[in-house]
Amino acid sequence: MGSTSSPCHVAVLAFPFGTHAAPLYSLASALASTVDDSGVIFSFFTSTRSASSLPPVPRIKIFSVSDGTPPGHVAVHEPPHLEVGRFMSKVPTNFTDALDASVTDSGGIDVTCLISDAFLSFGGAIAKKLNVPWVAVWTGGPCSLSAHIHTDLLRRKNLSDEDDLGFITGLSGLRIKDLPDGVVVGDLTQGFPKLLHDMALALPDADVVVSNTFQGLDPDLDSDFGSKFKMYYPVGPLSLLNPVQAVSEDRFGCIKWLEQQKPHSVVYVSFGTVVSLPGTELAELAHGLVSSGVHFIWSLKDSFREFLPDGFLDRTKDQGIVAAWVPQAEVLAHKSTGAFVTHCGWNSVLESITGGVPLVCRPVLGDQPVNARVVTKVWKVGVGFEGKGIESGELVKCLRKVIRGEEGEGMRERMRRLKEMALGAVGVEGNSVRNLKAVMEMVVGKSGR
Ligand code: U2F
Repeated sequence: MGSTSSPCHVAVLAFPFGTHAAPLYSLASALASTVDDSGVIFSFFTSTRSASSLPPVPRIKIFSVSDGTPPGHVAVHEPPHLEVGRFMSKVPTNFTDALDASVTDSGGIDVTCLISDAFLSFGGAIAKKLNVPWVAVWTGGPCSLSAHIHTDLLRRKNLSDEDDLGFITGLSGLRIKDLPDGVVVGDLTQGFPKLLHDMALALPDADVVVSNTFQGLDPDLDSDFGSKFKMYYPVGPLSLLNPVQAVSEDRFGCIKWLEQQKPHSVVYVSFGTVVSLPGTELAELAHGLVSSGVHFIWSLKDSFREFLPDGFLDRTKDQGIVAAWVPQAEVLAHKSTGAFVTHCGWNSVLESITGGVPLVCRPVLGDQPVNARVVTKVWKVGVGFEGKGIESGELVKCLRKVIRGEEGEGMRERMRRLKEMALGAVGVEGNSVRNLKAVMEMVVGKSGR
């Protein structure tokens, strides 16, 4: 992009929990890398805690917003809704104050475009007040976004748990009981259901809706969103589009250990950054791993080690690694990794696709049951547990199926096709790359440059 006269100030508002800020920061970094114009600056707004894991990127300045945590507060095993509630009690003032500070800091360059996590739908009102375009970014999967924007329709119908959602474009194969809380149940006047419903009402007014997926993964939804939003651009997988990657720590030597294992023989286990499984289930998982004999890498926070059966770590010294943090994307991309036991957070699903690894799904909350259903029944690249939780005998069967069985070979083949599509999207002339350029032109163009 060439040099232009009036400076551009792109403000990016992050939802500072779970893995929301990271993909948004990847988007900002990818956008910043498309500009060769020193007249464009990016201000990125998130909490101090979430900012600590973001690497420095040229042209992006990070500003801290309060997440409402009282000084000295130490949260161990705190349910996610408590910290989100504290943060939501501070919005939008925490962001508007920080936006003012960024304008002063830039020497008076007014904000010319506002990009926000779609969860922060008040971003639309701020953008309107500033008379600048609003770009809303959905960091989850397309099916859960569709469920949210159909909340009112779904509530009007009298549906039961097992009913199929085939009457909504692109949701065939999903059932009512897979839907996130807040869609068919939950009080739309408060908490998370309100946040998501406000988002559903606001998104059609966004100038652009961007999402962390790639064209063709859910083709019916590509066209449905194209007709529902003013502009819709899938630009994922964002982690692959981002030219500046955080250095992944490998304190436990996972990659070196994987080098010594046979192709697709290892199971990787992780439940992301938000949810925690009950201790009894973690113990079942541990027993299942031992009985299966399958080599493993398990990402498990130190505070959960107390739930492991006595002697587990000693007994499995030669079978696997239990690590507080794992370079997950690299582990999933390694040829020795053959299965991923996961909660089905959207970033984990995307990383499994780009690694070509079938999933064993144990969803817990939010969009995870929808993602798990799509993985197992629509794309057919994974299996789930029959009951709600993990049971050791069932885990053994799942691992046998995915790692050693014929079924697993079929899943790997289908995964290979999805992986090729994902890599194609972020390659030269790929559709995510083209869409990213369109977003950038819109961001810069509409702001009068
Ligand atoms: C929330 O998701 P989570 O943060 O719980 O889970 P993911 O979306 O799967 O993202 C986890 C990320 O953390 C990384 C991993 C993913 O990028 O590579 N990671 C790692 O590098 N090493 C580790 O040892 C463990 C994790 C929410 F709970 C989900 O329901 C949503 O789908 C998601 C996106 O909106 O946000």
